[in-house]
Formats: sequence, structure tokens, C-alpha cells
Amino acid sequence: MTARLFPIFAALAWAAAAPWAMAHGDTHGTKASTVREQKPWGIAGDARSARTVQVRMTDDMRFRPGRIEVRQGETIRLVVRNEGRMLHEMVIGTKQALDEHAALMAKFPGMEHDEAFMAHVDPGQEAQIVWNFNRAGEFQFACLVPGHYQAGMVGTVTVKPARKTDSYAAASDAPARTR
Ligand SMILES: [Cu+2]
Repeated sequence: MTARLFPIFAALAWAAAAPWAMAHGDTHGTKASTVREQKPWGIAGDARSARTVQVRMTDDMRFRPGRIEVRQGETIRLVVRNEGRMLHEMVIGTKQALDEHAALMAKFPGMEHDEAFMAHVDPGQEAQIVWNFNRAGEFQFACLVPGHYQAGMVGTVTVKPARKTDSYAAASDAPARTR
């Protein structure tokens, strides 16, 4: 029992000590968008070089479109509109990262979280995510409001390799990494 409970308390302590925006300890109150941290699914982008993609979120727990295709290195300005009557959000990540995040959100519904790769959108409102997909692969975007992800509120982002022989290298137009 103790062993099974431990991860929950560890997660609670971690969530309390480090709100999501500061999950890696080196940003201290700075919004993640100003500290560009490379994630397996990309890095915060610059809106000036972005292609705009509009996505609608609705109370039937769907994103429309539910599939987005981008080229590796491309920066996308996701304009996310909540057309429902309840809070929705878009969080981009790998399936594994979203699964872990969703489990944490289900345990701690009031948990604050904010990062450059997510947007929380009130009913009738719209928000933006500017993200540079500089890693090729299959990723997802999901609404992690408790119950929504579990109800299927998830979409896919396919990032096609810039070059067939070099699927993991950042494209030449990607911004400089922080490290
Ligand atoms: Cu939702």
C-alpha cells in the first residue's frame, strides 16, 4: 500500500513545489515561452515566421481539425478557439507525456500548469500556441481537463522529416537552442 501510494505523494510534492511552468527549475517565474526549452515534440517558436492553423474545440470533446501535418522545422501559430460552454485546453506532446500529464491532472484537478506548448481557453475565447516542430515524428494534442482526454479529446500532429536521411536534426530555419 505504501509503495503504491508513494508515486502519488511524490507527484503532489513535485506539483506543489514546482508549478508546471517551472517544472525544470531554471525558469523561476518566467513564462516558458521566453525560455526556449527543447522538448521531444519541438520548441517554442517565433510568431513572425509562423504558418497559422485554426483549431476549434467543442463540448463533444473534439478538436477540428483532429489531424495536423507539418514539415520538420516549421513554426505553427495554432489559433485555438473554444466554441463550447466549458473550459477546454490544448496541450501538445508525445503520447507518453500527455498520458502522464493527464493522470496527474485527474488526481489534482486544480493543479496549475502553463507552458509554451499549451493553451487554456475559456468558453467563447481564443488563444494561441506558437510552436516550432523541429523534431520529426508523430505527436498529439489533447485537452487535459479531467475527463476530456479520457473521452477522446485528442488529435494528432504528424511532423514530416525535413530530409529523409536526417529525421532527428533540427531544420536550418529552427531557432538556436538554449543549450
Ligand atoms: Cu476539453
